[in-house]
Amino acid sequence: MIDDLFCDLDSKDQRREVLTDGALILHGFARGETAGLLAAIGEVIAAAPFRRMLTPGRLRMSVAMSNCGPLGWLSDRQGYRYAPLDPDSGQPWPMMPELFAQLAERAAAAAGFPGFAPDACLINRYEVGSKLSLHQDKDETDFGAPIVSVSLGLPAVFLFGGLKRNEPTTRVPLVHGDVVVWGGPARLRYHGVQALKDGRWPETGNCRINLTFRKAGPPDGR
Ligand code: MD3
Ligand code: FE
Repeated sequence: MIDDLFCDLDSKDQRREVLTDGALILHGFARGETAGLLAAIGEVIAAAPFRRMLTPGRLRMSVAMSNCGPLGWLSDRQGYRYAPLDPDSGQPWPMMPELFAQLAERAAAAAGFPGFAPDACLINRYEVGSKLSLHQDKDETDFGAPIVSVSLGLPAVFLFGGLKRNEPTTRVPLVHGDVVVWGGPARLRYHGVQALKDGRWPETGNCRINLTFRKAGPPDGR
């Protein structure tokens, strides 16, 4: 009886929730890796500090970003793109930690996308009030690969829309340890993040950190 109760809690923590065709939440999938993930993020950020990038329209984003892996996502006056060098240091982005790549591969496989080999990991840091407006992720070359997202720290409300900007959106709460896999017909859906609410999450310094793993470059990596 007690065993059943604990089994129940366990299965709830590892709940799989289908958002729509191609989009799956793996609740709590990364929770057991918290310490390792935060330590690895700290190492990446020491080499490539968080920065608030400029949009092509010259507005400063409220979300602070960095990257690791062969390619990193950038925004500046010239536009959005992936590039192998950190423009702030002139150096390659830090290597993608083995733990990151393995977690992303395992999550993608659990969602039905075996063999996911990300070449870019965008690291987003949200402080109180930071938000991400509704957008599509379409700077990658291959939309056949999924995107894997890992949420750490303070909870956030994720907005999930359709294939056109004007379609209605659904609100999806994401908490520490949740992993979402977006592939197939969900890959080009509009999405965003509502302004982060104040809260206490000492492990992440009262912010939310989101990792998004992408296959950004060409399939052969050239
Ligand atoms: C749905 N990041 O970095 S991750 C982004 O929480 C971004 O920081 C958000 O959107 C964040 O571009 C959301 C979830 C996500 C990522 C990619 C998607 C949802 C997606 C691609 C297609 C549809
Ligand atoms: Fe996005």
